[in-house]
Amino acid sequence: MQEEFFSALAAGDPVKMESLLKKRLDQVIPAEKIINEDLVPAMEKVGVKFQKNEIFLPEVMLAARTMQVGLKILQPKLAGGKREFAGRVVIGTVQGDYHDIGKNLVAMMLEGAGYEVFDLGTDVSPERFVGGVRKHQAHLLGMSALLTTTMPVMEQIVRALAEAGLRDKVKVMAGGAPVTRDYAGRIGADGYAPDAGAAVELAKKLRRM
Ligand code: B1M
Repeated sequence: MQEEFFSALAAGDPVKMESLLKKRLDQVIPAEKIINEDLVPAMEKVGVKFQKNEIFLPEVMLAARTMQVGLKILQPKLAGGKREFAGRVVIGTVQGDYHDIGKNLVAMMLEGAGYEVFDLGTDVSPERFVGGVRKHQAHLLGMSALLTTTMPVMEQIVRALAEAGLRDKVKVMAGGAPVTRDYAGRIGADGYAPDAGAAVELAKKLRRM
């Protein structure tokens, strides 16, 4: 099945994506399991092929668009029922970085867990993160980076929060494929999560602190 999801992504075929998802949902497979075991590994394979120059940027863009279609279909299944308000989160992909699939997934899962999420989008400067935290009186700030070249912006965001006098008002979570727990600790973030499910657990833990 994972191979079929990869084919749908590689072909940039939203219709095939929709029918594959329908099959999975008809089998009563939970949306989270479909994301973790079908969609994310299929997208990882796209990344590997891209790295090996077996597919090129336009195909990756089509794959990304098809992935977003799939996530939109699964989103209502993730939210499932009314949840208690858990806190306000400002989230974004850091400046210079346009990757948003993982960040969107984290935002969706947080919403499903009862968080009010303010998504600042991609290419978000430290100043905009600070403005977002202030405007929405956020309890948590989530920063995502997919490029090794944009990871350092995370440290600038932590510093900008301190300079704005907001560092003790908000817990900072870091994530994205090249980010590690060690890196997040070194730049002064409060926590790191390797995937969207872990981000929800981290958010809960940080809210208790
Ligand atoms: Co690009 N890209 N890309 N790309 N892209 C990568 C990241 C890359 C690893 C591909 C490769 O070479 N194998 C490589 C980065 C190399 C590096 O820096 N080490 C790369 C590159 C080089 C580039 C360009 C520079 C290519 C070029 O122009 N020559 C360019 C940069 C553009 C820019 O941002 N300035 C570029 C462009 C693009 C597209 C626009 C075509 C497209 C993005 C479309 C979009 O996002 N709307 C794209 C894509 C799709 C990818 C790959 C193939 C897939 C990323 C993805 O969506 N994964 C990627 C290869 C890969 O990652 N294997 C690649 C699925 C997603 C669910 O996973 O985002 O990791 P991920 O999110 C996970 C976790 O990381 C975590 O939870 C998520 C869910 O489990 N997580 C968090 C993420 N954020 C979190 C935040 C948290 C907590 C957890 O707390 C707040």
